[in-house]
Amino acid sequence: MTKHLIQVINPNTNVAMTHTIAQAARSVAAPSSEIIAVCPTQGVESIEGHFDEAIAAIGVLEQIKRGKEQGVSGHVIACFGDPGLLAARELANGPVIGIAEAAMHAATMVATRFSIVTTLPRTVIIARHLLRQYGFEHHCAALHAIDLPVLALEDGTGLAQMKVRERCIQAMKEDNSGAIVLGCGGMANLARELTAELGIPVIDGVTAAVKMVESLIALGLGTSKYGDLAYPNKKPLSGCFDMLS
Ligand code: 2AL
Repeated sequence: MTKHLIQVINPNTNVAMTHTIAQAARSVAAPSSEIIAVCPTQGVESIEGHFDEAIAAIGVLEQIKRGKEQGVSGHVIACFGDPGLLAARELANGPVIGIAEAAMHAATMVATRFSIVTTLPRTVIIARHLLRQYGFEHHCAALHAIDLPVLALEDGTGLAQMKVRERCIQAMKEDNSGAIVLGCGGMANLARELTAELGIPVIDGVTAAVKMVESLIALGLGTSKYGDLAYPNKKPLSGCFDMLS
């Protein structure tokens, strides 16, 4: 069987989180898919604001270029801010899906309204921007923060995971939402158990994006190279950006 390589990019440089994301991606991947999980060689350890996202986007582009050279069929950007998504689509020929858009799309297909549970309050604002950009504002009942930084999910204490669980339960009751979207790549391993416990769909974008990329590949659909997502216009890239040329 020829395997399709699917590149799952953790845009932050944290190796433990890349492992969590890789495990979640492999848990749903089809036998015909091989997951290549990577993170940038340089960048930020966690992405919690616009500054972090700008740096992470460069790392995403570096990995998209590498993935293309390896012959991957599709890419997932596994950070809830979807950093560098449209730029990545310009570089790629296969499909590129961000985990925020994947989770939001999935949520609208299984519930009328959803709530988002993310990490820090400032990432709530970023998620709200994405809802507006993707046209899902009217589907989102409310956004919640566990008020812990992203890397608390990897500190081994289980505190962040406990707070995610509590917030999901609270969101379900307070917002009367039919589904919950988990707002961080580091929460990817929590969705299945929470779905069973809460009795409503709790959606992780990593697993959703892997299945969506697989579907697009199976349909023979790649990123359009007509219009704004055409390959970037050729021009010299100076300094450290030479790696992208
Ligand atoms: C994220 C995420 O998914 N990974 C990361 O480093 N920051 N976003 C978030 N809202 O917590």
